[in-house]
Amino acid sequence: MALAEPLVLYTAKVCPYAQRVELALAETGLKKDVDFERYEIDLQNKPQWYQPKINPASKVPAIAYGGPKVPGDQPSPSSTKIAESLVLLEFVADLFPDSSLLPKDPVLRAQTRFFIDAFSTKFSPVSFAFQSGKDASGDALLSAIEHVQALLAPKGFAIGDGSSVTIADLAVAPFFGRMEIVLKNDFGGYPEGEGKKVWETLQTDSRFERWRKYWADLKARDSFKATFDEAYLTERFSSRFAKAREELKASTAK
Ligand SMILES: N[C@@H](CCC(=O)N[C@@H](CS)C(=O)NCC(=O)O)C(=O)O
Repeated sequence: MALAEPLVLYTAKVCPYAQRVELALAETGLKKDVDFERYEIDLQNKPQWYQPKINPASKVPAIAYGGPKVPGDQPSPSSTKIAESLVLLEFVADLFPDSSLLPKDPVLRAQTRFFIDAFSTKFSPVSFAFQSGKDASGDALLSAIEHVQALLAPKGFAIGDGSSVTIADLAVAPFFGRMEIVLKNDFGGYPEGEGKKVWETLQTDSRFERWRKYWADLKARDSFKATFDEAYLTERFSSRFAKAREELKASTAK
């Protein structure tokens, strides 16, 4: 499959929202540096032109689509700039209507969007609260995963008969990937040992059998392997969460 217009994806390896869009482009079979340009933004030191020329919200991911073929750091005013990961997932699906990333059937389309909405409202806030230590209850996180699990097709991927990957799967995979790193390394603002405990439950409790298989299927995809750098993320999270743990220890020692 080929693109009708030039496309530059502004992204950052660390960012789960950006990985959503990288996954979608990879699933279409487009090749980075051949069919589109992948431009890494250093979030700690963003280029001056990024906010005014690409995304007024100054976040990744963003896409510049159309206009003349220009390097990512010299964006053309005549390309269209589009931001927000969930909008971009649908945009990539719309560029490739035959890819099955967004099913054609109206009911399956609605279910795809509902799944993403449920993940965003039920899983994400609980997961962030747990990782930051604001709500150290692993039970809330496990319940949120059960909630998402209940929406999955009986086998395979999330939607319909589970035979095709859709944007529903691509919206959640980056967050499960980061959750796995955080829990199994016990990175977080919660008391020591809590992350590993939750990970152990997820790995062994029969309640989570369907989720385990689903997550294994997502991780095994070439698109996931090509866009997820476990060693890099482990290193980044290690320093970020060491700080949160120190703050927790300092506050409980008072
Ligand atoms: N709602 C946005 C969230 C994107 C987002 O928060 N991106 C973060 C990185 S993960 C970002 O670019 N933050 C700006 C910064 O760090 O300055 C989306 O879904 O695309």
